[in-house]
Amino acid sequence: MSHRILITSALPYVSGAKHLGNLVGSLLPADVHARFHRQIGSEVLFVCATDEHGTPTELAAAQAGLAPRAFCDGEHARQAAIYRRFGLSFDHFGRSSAPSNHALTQHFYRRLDEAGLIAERSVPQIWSPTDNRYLPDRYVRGTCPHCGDPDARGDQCEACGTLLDPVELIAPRSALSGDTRLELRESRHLFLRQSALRERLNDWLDTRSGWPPFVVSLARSWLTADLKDRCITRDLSWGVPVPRPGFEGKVFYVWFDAPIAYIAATQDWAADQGRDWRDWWWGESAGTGRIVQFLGKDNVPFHTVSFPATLIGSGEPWRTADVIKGLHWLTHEGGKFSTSRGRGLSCEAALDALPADLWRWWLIANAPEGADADFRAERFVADVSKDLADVFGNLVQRVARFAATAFDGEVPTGAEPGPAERSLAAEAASQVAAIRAHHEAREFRRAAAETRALWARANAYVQAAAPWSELRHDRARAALVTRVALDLIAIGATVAWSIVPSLAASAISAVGGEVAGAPEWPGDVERRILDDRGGETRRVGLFAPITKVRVEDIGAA
Ligand code: B3M
Ligand code: ZN
Repeated sequence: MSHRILITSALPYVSGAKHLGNLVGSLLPADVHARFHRQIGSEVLFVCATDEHGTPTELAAAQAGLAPRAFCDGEHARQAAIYRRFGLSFDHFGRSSAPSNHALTQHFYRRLDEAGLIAERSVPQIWSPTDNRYLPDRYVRGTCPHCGDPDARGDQCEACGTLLDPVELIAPRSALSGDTRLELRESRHLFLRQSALRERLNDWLDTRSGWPPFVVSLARSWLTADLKDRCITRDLSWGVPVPRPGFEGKVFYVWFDAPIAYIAATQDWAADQGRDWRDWWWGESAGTGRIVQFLGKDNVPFHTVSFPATLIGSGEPWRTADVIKGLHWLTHEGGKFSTSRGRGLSCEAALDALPADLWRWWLIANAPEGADADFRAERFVADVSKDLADVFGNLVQRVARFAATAFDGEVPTGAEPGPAERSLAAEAASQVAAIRAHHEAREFRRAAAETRALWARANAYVQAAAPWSELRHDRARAALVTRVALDLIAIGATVAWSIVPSLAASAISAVGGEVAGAPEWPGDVERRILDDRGGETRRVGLFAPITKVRVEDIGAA
């Protein structure tokens, strides 16, 4: 069904290298969904932003010798460039540090406070006299009381996996300065009383549908009697200031303001376009519009508990997500992607090695939807060579070249379709319908698998009908087969456009079509294959072969 749809992708942290796991965990599937919806005529708004606040950003900026704002300016631009190269079609790629997000975050805080959903409590915090600041848990290091590892973090020992409290560490020190004169000080903080909203959140969840089952179970597992209130402020200077007496010098917790940036990004886009952001986020104004959010499984609690708690708790008619499409993780050769430890390709290295569409295809065809998926260089090479070079690329190239030489690039009306064309047309129609249904259901692996099957079906038809051997004794039949093949390629490319936009566009233009913006989803596929539009000729162009990929090409993997 086409309609107004707001699509969001989890907001990538502004600092740190981005790898293929980040891409497939939310950005890429969100992009494919946005593109698909544009093809079926939905009114799409696709927003994202960099997630800029918090301690890691503050520290990364300090390490780079920059003020946080200047550091974020550079990192935001760098990430925007990567995503552009990957073909991510954001309508707006904003920043959580935007003034609109500061204003909205403070607005939500005030509403929640008025509703009695904010509690002020004292929290013991580690203070470092040398650093002259409170240290977040993971910036306290020391010896693990469980396994004796000398470099355990205050939140968790990475050696034995035990979750820790910084006060449990033996001989604690600051990870920043090595300061060992750490003190425990009481600091005042604000808590969002999620526990008071538990019933309403569960009721809200009851009204949602179309979510991956694991996301619903994760959400339910949080919304139990154990649901804790969440501390939404931090002793930091980089972030959204807390507008409350006694909270000077504190900011909101990054996870409080980051999801609000989805709304802020919509507001900024709407202001640019002369539109009203309420048409996406506000009660009746949003009508039958839908909000679909894409995110990795570690982000599920923030999107199914804290963010809806903020929206619902405000007492205002904010729209909440209709669907949360959570994804599992992509692992790299059996382990965790970690660009800092040199495990797995960074987005930049991937783009330098190969065209974006090769990555897009493989990542979507292997999206970690039902479970984690594993990236292996050998498999990647084998899969893209087979699907894109051997099946799709070869088909387009062979047919376009044949049409160019046999018919001078202008394929005339041919013979009447026979039984081979009729069964082909019926099958292709049902395959296209299946691909559409998978995209509508956000089942990306299935959509890619069915797309591949459609290409294979087209290939088999051309192989069996062999227009090149018909040419001499039955030119009309050769013309028919060529014309059908060209139409089939156009259809096969159009339905693949959301996944491989550049490749699809060049295939469509090679078979005489034009692509400006999103190519419309193919209508009556059966008729399009069977009906020869009398006397019409197709002007065919060239299609550059897709070179086979070798493992050496992605050596860095
Ligand atoms: N930046 C975490 C992540 O990149 C976080 C997402 C925010 S979504 C509002 O996984
Ligand atoms: Zn340990």
